[in-house]
Amino acid sequence: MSDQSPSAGPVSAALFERAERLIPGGVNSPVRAFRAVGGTPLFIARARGSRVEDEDGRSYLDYIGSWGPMILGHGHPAVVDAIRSQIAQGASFGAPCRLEVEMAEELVARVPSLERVRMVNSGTEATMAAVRLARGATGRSKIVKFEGCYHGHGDAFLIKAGSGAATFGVPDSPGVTKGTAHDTLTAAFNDLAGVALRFAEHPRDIAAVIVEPVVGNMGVVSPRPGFLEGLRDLCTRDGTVLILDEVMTGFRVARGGAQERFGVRADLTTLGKIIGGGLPVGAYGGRSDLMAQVAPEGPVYQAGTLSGNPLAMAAGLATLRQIEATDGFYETLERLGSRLEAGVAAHLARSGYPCRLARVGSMWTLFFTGDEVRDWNGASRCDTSRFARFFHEMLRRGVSLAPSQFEANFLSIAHTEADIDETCAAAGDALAVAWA
Ligand code: HOZ
Repeated sequence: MSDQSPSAGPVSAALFERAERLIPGGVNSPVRAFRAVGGTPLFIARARGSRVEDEDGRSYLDYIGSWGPMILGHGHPAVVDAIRSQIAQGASFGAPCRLEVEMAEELVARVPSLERVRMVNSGTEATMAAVRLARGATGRSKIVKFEGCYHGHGDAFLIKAGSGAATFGVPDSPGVTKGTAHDTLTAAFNDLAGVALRFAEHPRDIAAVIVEPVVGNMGVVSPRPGFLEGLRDLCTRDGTVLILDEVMTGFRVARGGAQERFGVRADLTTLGKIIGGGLPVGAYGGRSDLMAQVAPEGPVYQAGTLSGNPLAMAAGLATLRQIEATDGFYETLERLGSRLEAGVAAHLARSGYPCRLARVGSMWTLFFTGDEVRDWNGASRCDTSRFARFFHEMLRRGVSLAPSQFEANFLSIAHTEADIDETCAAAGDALAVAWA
């Protein structure tokens, strides 16, 4: 497909050639490689506000937002200052520091189900640790995950996984042992009856149900009314730990994350992205009795050299506090999101192209299907070739989207109404070319 790609300029192309020699696929994370859309990825040199600039000096309106963390936009002064002043004090101590206590206090104050919390270094670490804790606390081995949901690259989650795993045809990755796969049960997102069946088949043997309360990793898919509440009931009845993976939705879809927006209480919650303000971070937390099982207080082992890293804590705290200090922060994001949705919908209504913009707050995906997407089965019916054409046409018009149909795009508070209008105009033109 690379012949259709106008994407990368000569400098990015040359860097990619060098990268491919030394780094698998030329990237340090598969979804960056453009394989789902063809062509050569852009190498980003710098970013500010709602825009990124590549190594060829081309500027783009950015909807990747580092895959979610950059809710304030790039280079927000509060975050830059916080990192700058912390680095003068030290980058890493391998010992407790004040900022991790402050971070724990900020997180617990925002998410009602979070009674205690442990910091880690990535969303993957958070989900792996949460599942280990659920298993340790219940003495059970199986987990339920949903087709097309992605919880990082831990072995237990690479079963019918979304994001890059689905895109590149490895939803069940080689290297995951049969034993691990055997302990991961799957169900369709939004299908409560399917989950109830898993409980009926494996009574009192399911340690945890893990779910993205709003899926971002098969494109944006909302929970249908009653789905999350139904999961809560099933878990409560069977003594199973409900893990809400809020790595993407935490502090994005509401101040208290998806659990606040949809009124559901997790036993354990996993976090990442926004709480690091663009630096590597993750966290898991929840019920006090469960968290008391974590070492050194309890027997469930989990550790990390850089966990609670002061730079990441400083950037994350600055981000959370800036959100708090901004009047109507989530209302502004909602307004920008609905402006985008209305602008794209107007083009679709005029043209009749079978596409649907799915959106929850500041997370959105333009699905290339006329049907509402409720699960992976629906997402997988999208016209991915036409999406690829659309993606490159957007890039040509200076708009950088997530390079796969099965990902979320992210708005930040730095996006302006003019940015949104520019994006909608570009989308109108790009859709027309995609269907020409
Ligand atoms: N969860 C993100 C993608 N859906 C992470 C980005 C990555 O995998 O590189």
